[in-house]
Amino acid sequence: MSAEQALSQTIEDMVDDRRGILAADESTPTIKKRFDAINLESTEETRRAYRQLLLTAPGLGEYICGVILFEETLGQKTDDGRPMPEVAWAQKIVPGIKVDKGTGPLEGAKGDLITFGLDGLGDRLDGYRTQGARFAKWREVYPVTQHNPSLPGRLANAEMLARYAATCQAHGVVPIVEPEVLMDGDHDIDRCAVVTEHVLHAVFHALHIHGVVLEHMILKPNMVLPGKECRRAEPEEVAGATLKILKRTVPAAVPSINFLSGGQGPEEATANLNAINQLRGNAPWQLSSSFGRALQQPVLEAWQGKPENVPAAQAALLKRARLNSLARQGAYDPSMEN
Ligand code: 5MM
Repeated sequence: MSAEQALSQTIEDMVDDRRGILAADESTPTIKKRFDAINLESTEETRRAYRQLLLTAPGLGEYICGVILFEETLGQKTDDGRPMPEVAWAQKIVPGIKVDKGTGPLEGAKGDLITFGLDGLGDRLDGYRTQGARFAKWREVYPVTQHNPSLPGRLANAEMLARYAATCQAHGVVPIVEPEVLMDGDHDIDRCAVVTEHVLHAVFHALHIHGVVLEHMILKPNMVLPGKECRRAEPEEVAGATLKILKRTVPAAVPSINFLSGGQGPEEATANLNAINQLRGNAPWQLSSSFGRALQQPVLEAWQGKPENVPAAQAALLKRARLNSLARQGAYDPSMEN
């Protein structure tokens, strides 16, 4: 199969009008934080047990089309000796891999961050492909202040996303392009809208310059929201602001937009996704999810690291995945939570 055929096939297997992506690619420090919250030690074995719980949830493939894995998980096996990517695909969930190496300060642009990991990416992608990964994910992170993200910050971050995406496509791997405008801070929803518009313009300009085929990528943006220390916005307000910015910046050739949850609570993220789909009008893309915390928080709480809690934890995952599937069809109602 040529790289182009592989890209088309992966998009076909991942984009439909019902399902979303499960982001389970927490790096070792992040999963440690999640496990600390349930008083569980983070070891290779507890991480394996947890990711096995997620991928073997019966019927998950009804609601989830793809799973983003961390490098360690890609090489791990379930209790019965099957590689994790194979277990995901047995449910028609396409396995993918986070390929960035985290963020650090962007020198010369005070307050902005930049993501590392481009060196040797092509070779790494070839290795990940042989392990079963068919798509990749790279996240650039944009803290919001009165002065950030700066113009050099936006340009540098966009350049990284574009070079990553072009490399992925050359190696037959669908890139998920994730520019995340953070919710941290007391900025209002209008400030988030302005920043998100600037960020997405820069990203799509860079993707064009680097020859990225828009039909063969997925965008994973933030919703347009007020900062965490600002007043809460109703789902209709979030949906209106988010759709306005996306329609101004994202070409119709992009097949699917899968939002990150970014620190929203599980029910809040579902309600916002639902409102976005109810108000979508003539939006040309699929509008779905790629939630991490908003899908997994109830799962971790139910699991507590105990084997006897696995069925309850899987039920919690299936519940959220099902409700998000309804939300991405605009058919969710908060009364369904009970
Ligand atoms: C699941 O978390 C992902 C990995 O984060 P770290 O590299 O910081 O460990 C993260 O990239 C995630 O995929 C996105 O931020 C979306 O997750 P949320 O929780 O915001 O929906």
